[in-house]
Amino acid sequence: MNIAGATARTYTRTNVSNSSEGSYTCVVTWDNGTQTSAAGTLTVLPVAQAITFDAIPDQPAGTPAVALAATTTGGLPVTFTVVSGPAVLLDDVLSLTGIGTITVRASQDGDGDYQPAPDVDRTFSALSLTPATWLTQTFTPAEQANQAIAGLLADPDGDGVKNIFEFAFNLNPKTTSLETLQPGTGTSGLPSVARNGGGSLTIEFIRRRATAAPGITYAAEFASSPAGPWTAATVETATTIDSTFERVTVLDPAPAPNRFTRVRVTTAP
Ligand SMILES: [Ca+2]
Repeated sequence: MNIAGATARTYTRTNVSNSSEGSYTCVVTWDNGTQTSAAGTLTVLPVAQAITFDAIPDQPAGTPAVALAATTTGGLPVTFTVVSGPAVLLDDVLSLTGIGTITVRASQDGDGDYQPAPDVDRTFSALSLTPATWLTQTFTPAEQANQAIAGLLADPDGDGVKNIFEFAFNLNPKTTSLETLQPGTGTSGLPSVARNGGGSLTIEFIRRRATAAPGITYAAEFASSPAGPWTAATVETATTIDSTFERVTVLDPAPAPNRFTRVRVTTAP
């Protein structure tokens, strides 16, 4: 066929659309002579496109969700998927459901005019709640300036439970709260002590999970006298409550008629 306008040594076709996609066999002829060319192939392909998807910063503890946004050079809509990690997507909003590393993928499948874009993955962390972060979330800036209120060893509600223990056992440092953990079902409270069927002391307590890297460590300890010496017990049963907390029961390794137990909470880097 004759290509309209193809009368010079070079030919540029503008406004190529998806209807132009495909391969064409082209033969160059010269009206004023007898020469013709061998057949060549002109191939029209969809345009390549690329995704712009900015890096996502690590999210501080307590961040509920992250709105996602990305564009392509083709101007087509980008779709997102969660590749891995504790997050759920709904309408381009990523809800953070736990603590850990999250990878999100941006994709664009192309259309008649554009090729599929290479996927772009972004990885970030949903950070754990450290005691310091918890203090800033729990107390006002004015309160934070007062160590008698917002210090880790302060007890602003006067219930005898210092802030570090309120944090450790999922209590409210602004509300007098001396309840003990409900064995087997509770999600907050001071450690609960009992004797099992064999007469051995057990202690059950709420613990921030190691995967949550909370900046504190817990040790269940036992002694024959309140004066000690205290011995840490390591055989435990832990039941996951959610992404942040677990319920832990530890059995006295050296049962005797008179025994004492406690949970030592230590701040850790
Ligand atoms: Ca308190």
